[in-house]
Amino acid sequence: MIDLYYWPTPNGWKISIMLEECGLAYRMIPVNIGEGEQFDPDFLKISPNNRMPAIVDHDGPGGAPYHLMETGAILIYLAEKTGMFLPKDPAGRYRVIEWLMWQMGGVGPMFGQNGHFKLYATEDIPYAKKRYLDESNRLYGVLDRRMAGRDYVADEYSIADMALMPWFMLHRMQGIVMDDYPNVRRWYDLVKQRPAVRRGVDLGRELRRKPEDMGEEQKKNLFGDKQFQKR
Ligand SMILES: N[C@@H](CCC(=O)N[C@@H](CS)C(=O)NCC(=O)O)C(=O)O
Repeated sequence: MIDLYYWPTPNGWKISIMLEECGLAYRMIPVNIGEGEQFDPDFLKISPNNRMPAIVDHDGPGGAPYHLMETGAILIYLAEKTGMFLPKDPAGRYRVIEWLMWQMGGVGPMFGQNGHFKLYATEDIPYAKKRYLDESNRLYGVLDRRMAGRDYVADEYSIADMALMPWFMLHRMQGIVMDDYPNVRRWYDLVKQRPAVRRGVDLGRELRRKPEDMGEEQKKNLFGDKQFQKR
């Protein structure tokens, strides 16, 4: 059994999708990041960076419980545990890891900042808005060129697609015109219709809040003093 510490956001969906794709038994433990539950000392023991998602695998290496944070690490761990969605041959394997790292180091942080300055920032900063929107569009262009003539980011459907797809779901909110990137659109529509992807994205749907419904206390927890207290 795997405990999934989770809130319905793109980073959370990466792991709910993978767990659904693999058919692993798991239970979802909500971490309400707007209410500050990510700072709970017990949660910090398994996720010291105060970010979700995180997992505890009660049947980890050597049969002992094992905790893990960071979605890239979790996806590789689950792929190796199940032997699914990460090829074993080195050429195929590192192609998947290459695009997974591109998601972790580029798409996630840049789309995240784009959303922050567009939807959540407490002051209007046109330079930051433009910088991250431009950078997000550049990354859409990189993926569009990669996807020309192919169905998946690597040779087969893999953890790289699962890491990327949730971030592209927010294209409208992020001010991106996906139809300007027809290869991205085709890939996105293909991955989105997978039953396990739908189930993964539906997990905890009722908990999700719109940016405009976020109150001052929630903003403080996510972007304000609460983040930067010495712990
Ligand atoms: N690099 C991390 C990013 C995770 C992340 O940013 N999670 C956000 C929600 S999408 C979070 O937990 N935020 C809580 C906070 O900022 O305190 C990963 O891939 O796991």
